[in-house]
Amino acid sequence: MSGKGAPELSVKNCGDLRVAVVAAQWHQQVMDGLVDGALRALHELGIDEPTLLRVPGSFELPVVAKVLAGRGYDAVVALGVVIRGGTPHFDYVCQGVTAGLTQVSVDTGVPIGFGVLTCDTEAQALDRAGLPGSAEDKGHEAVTAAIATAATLRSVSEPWR
Ligand code: DLZ
Repeated sequence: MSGKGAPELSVKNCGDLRVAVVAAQWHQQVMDGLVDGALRALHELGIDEPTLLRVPGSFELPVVAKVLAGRGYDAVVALGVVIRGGTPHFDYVCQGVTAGLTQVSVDTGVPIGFGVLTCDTEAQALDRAGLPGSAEDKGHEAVTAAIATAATLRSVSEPWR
C-alpha cells in the first residue's frame, strides 16, 4: 500500500466535536511523531483539548477505543506502530489490533481513525511518522479521516436541509 491516491479531505465546522486519541508506547521516536501529527491536525481543525490516553502496546488499543466510544466521543483516533520481528508475533498483534479497532468502530458507530503503522523496519515507520524528513504523516491523516467521517455521520443524523 502506498500513500499515492490519498484524497484531499476538506473538513469544516467540526471544532465542537469531542475527540479522543489513544496511543501505544512501543517505538518512542515514531510514536512521538504520530502523536504530534495527530495533535497538530486537531489544532488545525479547531479541536484544542482532545483527550489523550496512553496504552502499553498496540494490542491494547481496541479495548480503550471501545470504552471511549461508549463515553460520548464523536471520534477516536488510535495510534501505534508494530515492527516485524523474527517471529509470527507481528502478525498476531497486527491482526488483533486491526480486527479489534474495526469491530469497535462498526459495533459502536463511532469512527476510529486507524493510525497504526505496520512496518517491516523502523526506517519505514520513521518515514511515515510525520517527523522532519518523513515522507508521510500518518497521525495527521488518521485524525483527518476520523473527523471527516464523524462530520459525515453528523450530517445524516441531523434533519435534512
Ligand atoms: C510484544 C510486542 C512486540 C514484540 N512488538 C510490539 C510492537 O512492535 N509494537 C507495539 O505496539 N507493541 C508490541 N508489542 C506489545 C503488544 O502490543 C502488547 O502490548 C503486549 O503483547 C502485551 O499485551
